[in-house]
Amino acid sequence: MTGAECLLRTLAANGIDICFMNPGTSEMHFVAALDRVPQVRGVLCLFEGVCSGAADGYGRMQGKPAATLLHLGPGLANGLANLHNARKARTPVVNIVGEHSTAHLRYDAPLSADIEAFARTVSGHVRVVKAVADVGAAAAETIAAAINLPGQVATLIVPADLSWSEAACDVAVVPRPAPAPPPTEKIREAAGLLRSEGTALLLGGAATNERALTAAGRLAAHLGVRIFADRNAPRIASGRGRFHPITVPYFPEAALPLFADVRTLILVETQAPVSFFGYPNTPSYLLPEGSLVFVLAERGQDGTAAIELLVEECGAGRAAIPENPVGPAPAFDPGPLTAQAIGAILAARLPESAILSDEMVSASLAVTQHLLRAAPHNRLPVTGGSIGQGLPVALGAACACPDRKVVALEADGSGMYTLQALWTMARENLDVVTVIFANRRYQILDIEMRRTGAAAFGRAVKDLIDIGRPALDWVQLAAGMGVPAMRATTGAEFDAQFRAAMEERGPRLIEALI
Ligand SMILES: Cc1ncc(C[n+]2csc(CCOP(=O)(O)OP(=O)(O)O)c2C)c(N)n1
Repeated sequence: MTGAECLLRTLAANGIDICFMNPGTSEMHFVAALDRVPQVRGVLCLFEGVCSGAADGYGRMQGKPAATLLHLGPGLANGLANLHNARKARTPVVNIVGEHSTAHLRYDAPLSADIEAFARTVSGHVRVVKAVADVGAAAAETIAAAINLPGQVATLIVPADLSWSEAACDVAVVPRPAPAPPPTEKIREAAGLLRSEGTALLLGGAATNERALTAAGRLAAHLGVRIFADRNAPRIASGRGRFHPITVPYFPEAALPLFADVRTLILVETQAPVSFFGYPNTPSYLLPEGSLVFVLAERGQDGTAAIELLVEECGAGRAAIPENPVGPAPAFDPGPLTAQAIGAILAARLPESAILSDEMVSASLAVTQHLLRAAPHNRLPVTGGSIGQGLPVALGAACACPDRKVVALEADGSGMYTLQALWTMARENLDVVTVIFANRRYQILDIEMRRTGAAAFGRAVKDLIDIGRPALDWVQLAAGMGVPAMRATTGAEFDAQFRAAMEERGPRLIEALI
């Protein structure tokens, strides 16, 4: 078999059954091998940022890596921003990049680039295959690196000649590591800290799942301890009946008072909280001076088990988790459409187990508050602040969980970075409903601008954050990529359209003019 087939067979043997790809000439042998290894499904994406974001969404939902296949240095460079988000999410990704054939490299042909340098910025592991006999082992090594806890982007660079040459392939199956809880000593120490005034918990990483939240809720109920969660955790369990920790606010002015009386912060799979950006005269580090940080579980350890053990240690096993908002969502305004109204409608209409890709940017706070009343669901936030991940992550999540409804909640400006994801949703007939929050502005930058104190900004500034000239027509953009779309301008219209979209299957888009 060829080196390319050996690579694909190694992926398949390790349970990697999907590859989000955008190939070129140097990857043609990999493409050719897809017919011989049908266990791996090739999913074509029309921009590499869609491939990388989809692999992130897939990995976050499946807990195992997807592969990507990208074309040389420029293809990888196009995918970097969403690989950055995947890196922050600690999502395992097997990132395969083609390289020129070995003999061709010395000529500095037009597509030659320093692929390794690009790869290192986002990868925890980079391997360049040097000989065809090494392809299988290099692939296995890359998979092992990707699933190394807590998970990372691992890049395999494959020269074209090693793809097309005949390989004696030894397909290796890599053992899957399981996270271990921290030692008993740590649990006891944490329990001791919880007995003193001013101790709080901060959850991140994988410890925002339902089990972890339930255990944390018991600690809150039993000891009155405050529970915080990272706003950029990769996958958050939310909805009715679930315990809702305090999400660390985006702006430091809102976050600092929340931590003001914390003397010790117990960290579970995360780091001490910092603000998103640095501002003049505002601290970036959100904990008060002199406060202590105690790491209960490192990233890659089993933080969920750690909190459950802590519950036992504190005798909180029977505590009922604090009441969350219950009952039906408040009535929404059927008049002019707002983020609040969309939130109320989502809360009433979301089906059980929906997956929400959250790139709502300035609308996120208003909507996520309503989601506490929605049927239990998972929310996938932007982990690394790099916009343009919402639609690709929704695409990947839909491939990972074909039986669950996926809803992409997408700000219009961010949506424009990777809107090609809609085409792949149509082509693969994925059950994704995209809601575009069309405020026709870069609203968050308007808010940030006002925070600088420049209250009366001039025309040049207003113009630069206005994306309504010309107005984007998302109904036509979606229709042009094969996704049926509608526009809603009132609460009543949005409610009718969203309800219909929840009852049907397949990709849909609603442009919500807010
Ligand atoms: C890759 C990348 N480029 C630029 C930015 C800076 N940025 C942050 S938010 C934003 C605009 C957001 O506009 P939109 O998505 O329409 O959301 P809104 O603020 O209107 O809610 C920009 C350009 C970023 N975070 N990431």
